[in-house]
Amino acid sequence: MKAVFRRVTRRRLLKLLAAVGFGAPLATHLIADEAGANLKCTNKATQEMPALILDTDMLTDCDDAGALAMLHALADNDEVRILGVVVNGKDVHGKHGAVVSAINHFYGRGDLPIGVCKRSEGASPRKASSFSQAIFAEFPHDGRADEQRPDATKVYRKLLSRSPDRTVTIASIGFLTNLDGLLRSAGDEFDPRDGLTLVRAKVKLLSVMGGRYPSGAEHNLNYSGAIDATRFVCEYWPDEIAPMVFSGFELGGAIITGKAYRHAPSSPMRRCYELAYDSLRNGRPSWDQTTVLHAVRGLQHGGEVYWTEISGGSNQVDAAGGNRWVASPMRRQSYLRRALDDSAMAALIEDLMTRPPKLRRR
Ligand SMILES: [Ca+2]
Repeated sequence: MKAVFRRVTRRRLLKLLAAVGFGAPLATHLIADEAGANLKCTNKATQEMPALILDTDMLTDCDDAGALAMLHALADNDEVRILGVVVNGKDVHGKHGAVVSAINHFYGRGDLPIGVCKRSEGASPRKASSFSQAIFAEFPHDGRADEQRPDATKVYRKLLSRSPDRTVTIASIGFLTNLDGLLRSAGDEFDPRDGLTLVRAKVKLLSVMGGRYPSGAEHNLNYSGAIDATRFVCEYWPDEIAPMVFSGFELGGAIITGKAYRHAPSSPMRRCYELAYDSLRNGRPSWDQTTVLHAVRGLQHGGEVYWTEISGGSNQVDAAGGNRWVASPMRRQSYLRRALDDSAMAALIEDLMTRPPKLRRR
């Protein structure tokens, strides 16, 4: 009875706020909120295996490679089904999509769809990948340069249109430019619905590596060329239906992994750690792995609590890309706080990152 009362009261409050002239962004949230009023961002232990799209920059840092490796290990463990990978940012070498392909091939999933950012110059960060040329030359992949790959927005729309309603999890471990493109997209050959409507129908969770909490500044959100996309996605993502969970710089920064690749056989990931920031010797923070692990396992797994969640608010992003957490009963964004000891989390992540591919063990 109390729950019913809360829902009714909330709806009336939302309608009242809409009636007194809140703008289109909030009205959008209000309308969608009624449909999603009973949704909760919950422990994955009670949910079905997620179907996941990874959105990675795979540019200068090797944690993207470690995160994709970990995702494959979780898929080998039947904890997640990988739908595809979209690559954000632009690699001046035009080969960072091939790094994704090489890692997918390593794990026996070379047929996964890969889309790359096709935004115009200035509408996306552009960098030189630390490792894309070496990986392209040294490891098996599909042979494509970025210019030969499909648009990430199209890949997103195709994968979403073919998925059952409210089943797709997105893990974003780079810039929010592809998600910006998805939200702004128009109906196409895959689905007549616009991007926002499609997201509302299909996505159940967006887990994002970005920002610092409760406030600060971080590369994924504030890098030149990414800020407009950051602000749009944080403002317009329909979190009332698909909760948006942030893993901040402070979480992954204290979880050092990668040195275990020194004792592992040759692989694209090992080479990435060798070439980026001398990480084979020093290890590297696990910013991106924390987000992927949350996207797949949620707040806890096997009786072990990884994180707690600060919810009931949203991430406000200023014109310089700095972020600040603002509590609000109207929004369903949240950010994670550490619950598990950093060294225990590092051991857990590194174990997953370095597991041999399941297909090759057979
Ligand atoms: Ca990244």
